[in-house]
Amino acid sequence: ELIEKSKKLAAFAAVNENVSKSDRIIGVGSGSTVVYVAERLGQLENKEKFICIPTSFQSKQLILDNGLRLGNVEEFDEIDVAFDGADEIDTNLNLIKGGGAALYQEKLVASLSRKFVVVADFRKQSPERLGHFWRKGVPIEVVPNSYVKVLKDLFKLGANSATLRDAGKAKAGPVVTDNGNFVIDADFGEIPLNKVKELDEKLIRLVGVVETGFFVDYAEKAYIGNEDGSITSLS
Ligand code: DER
Repeated sequence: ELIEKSKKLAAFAAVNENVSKSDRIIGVGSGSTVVYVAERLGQLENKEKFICIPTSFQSKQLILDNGLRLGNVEEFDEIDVAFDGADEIDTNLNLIKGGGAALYQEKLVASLSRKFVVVADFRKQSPERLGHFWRKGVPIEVVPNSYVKVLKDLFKLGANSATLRDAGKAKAGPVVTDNGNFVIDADFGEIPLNKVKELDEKLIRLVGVVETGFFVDYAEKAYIGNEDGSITSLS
């Protein structure tokens, strides 16, 4: 339906416009929008030359399912271009990620990428008028045995709420990321966009925090599929 269509439009446009003849090492993100990125990459006539770096087990499956060559992040100190989704994209191209509990590996790949391109449907763009992220929560990946301490730290830092992400029906107990970590969802209310970096730096310094879902100054471009079938491209 509309949302899926807009994801596909954004993903295909992003791949068509950002994979150049010389690009070989390609980062593949996680989530439901990058499904279409992998599909498009698999359709390109020179797909054999690509080595695709995954950001999760799901991402690995996308690479293999589309007949693309799987590479390891340990093999490359630079990725030509990476594509990933986001939970929210603000007017400065800062992101909230982590909805899929893959944020550490996603950030690792993004940090190695010369070009980081975000693809999303229309639900993900922060309304310009707000001046803060529309979503009030940020996912934080933590070392499992630190979660009680980090929860307390987050409340001391002013969080309105902080909860360990539960796996629900998928398994008894908390969500465990593909890197063996837990995820805490912390709500700091309306953070003005010019305060996100400051908060992120405090969060990242907490002992036990692996990475946060704030991707500040990572994305170079974003492709957002709109309800009317048009595409908004931000850079
Ligand atoms: O976990 C993440 O950051 C993913 O990129 C994810 O949140 C994007 O979600 P979607 O593409 O399924 O909307």
